[in-house]
Amino acid sequence: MTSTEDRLLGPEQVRARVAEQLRRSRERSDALTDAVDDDDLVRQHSKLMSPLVWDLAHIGNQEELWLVRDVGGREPVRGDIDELYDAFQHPRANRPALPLLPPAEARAYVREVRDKVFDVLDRSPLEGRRLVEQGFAFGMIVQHEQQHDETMLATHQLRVGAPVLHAPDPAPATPPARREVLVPAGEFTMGTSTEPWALDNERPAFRTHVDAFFIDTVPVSNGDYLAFIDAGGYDDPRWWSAAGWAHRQRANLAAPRFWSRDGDGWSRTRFGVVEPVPLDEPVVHVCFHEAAAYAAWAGKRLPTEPEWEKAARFDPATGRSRRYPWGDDDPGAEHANLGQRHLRPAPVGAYPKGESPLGVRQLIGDVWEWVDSGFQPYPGFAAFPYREYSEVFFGGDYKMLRGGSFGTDASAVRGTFRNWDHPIRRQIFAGFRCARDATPAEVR
Ligand code: AVJ
Ligand code: FE
Repeated sequence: MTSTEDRLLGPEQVRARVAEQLRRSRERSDALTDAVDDDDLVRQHSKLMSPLVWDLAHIGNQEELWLVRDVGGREPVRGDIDELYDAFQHPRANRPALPLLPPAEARAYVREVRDKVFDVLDRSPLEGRRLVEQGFAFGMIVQHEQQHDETMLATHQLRVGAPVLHAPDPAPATPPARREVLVPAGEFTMGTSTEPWALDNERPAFRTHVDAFFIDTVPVSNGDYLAFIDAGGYDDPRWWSAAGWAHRQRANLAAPRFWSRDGDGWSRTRFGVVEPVPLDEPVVHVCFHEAAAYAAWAGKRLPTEPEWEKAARFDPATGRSRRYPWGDDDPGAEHANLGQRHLRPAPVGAYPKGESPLGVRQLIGDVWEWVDSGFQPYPGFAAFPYREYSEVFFGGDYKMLRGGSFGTDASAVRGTFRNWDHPIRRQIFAGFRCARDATPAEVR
């Protein structure tokens, strides 16, 4: 068993890891922005999203603020554009009207910032300040870029036009024999105090009790979800919360986003490709309310955030919480569908080597999973290094999402990673799995 202490790296190892991760994230940002022409980069593909060229320069601006100016103590590269790329100054819908850097200037800007960052990485001592211990600030900026890359991938999915992104399909899969497993009652360790690049809302680790419950071994598939549609689930208020039903009526929901009727069946649009809805793939592009309504119709419910994390991390043999469902090793291609290696979730039952000790699959990767918890701080939370990453969102109109999607990079998800969005949002790569209470007879 590897303890987290064994994972602490020396300064040269940290530098090598940071350099590699910076290179990977920039390769992805470049691919997502080079795939389309300039007109496409500056245009708004959806009111929910920024123009791609805003994301690109915002990535560079955050990197400049934290790594060039704060960690490096250097002069600003561009002292005049911070306000344009401050997400709190301008809602996404208004960003196309801003005097943004045009594509060529945005590209030159992020390149200039990056060159300085490599110099800062070489020369800065990675100790003495919490911000730089184990390369934290660099890790935070790598994750920030990868998060915006996933946002840009969602913008690509909303974009209308011929396909411009390409990737091989994942392999076929066989679902496990058991549909659900019992997670025994008891305390487990949630969150982390040791994961070097964990963000503030994942900290600190704490013990929490979870009652016995059942959780599905795989996410809900398109085929499962179709049965809910065919049973009239969208037209039956019994399955919906009051807020969910109001939203279903207002937004006229009748199927997941990007689905359309095709004769007797359904097609979907996926990065510009129109194809029959694949029945064995996890459902994606549903909002929290649709997920909760499906679960109610199925006689189940969504897991809570502690339930999801216990199912993902708790090892009954040792009583400890793992970094990932499969153990403490960083994610590999055999564990999970991450990093946009595929442009779709893998079929339900994929990645048996990624399953948790209790036998739950695909908790990491494929689709973000809606869980029935709001965004609250853990006991002992302290904002770090800035309140605007997490703290200002606590208690807002959000539901949590766990585990990452096929579009999430391995550097930007962990067993402890917490994501959130409004419960009506469908542009993210989100699906869900079901849970249910265990009856006294079932826990024996
Ligand atoms: C944690 C994914 C909700 O994209 O709004 C990016 C991450 N914060 N820039 C988001 C983030 C600042 C955030 N999420
Ligand atoms: Fe950001």
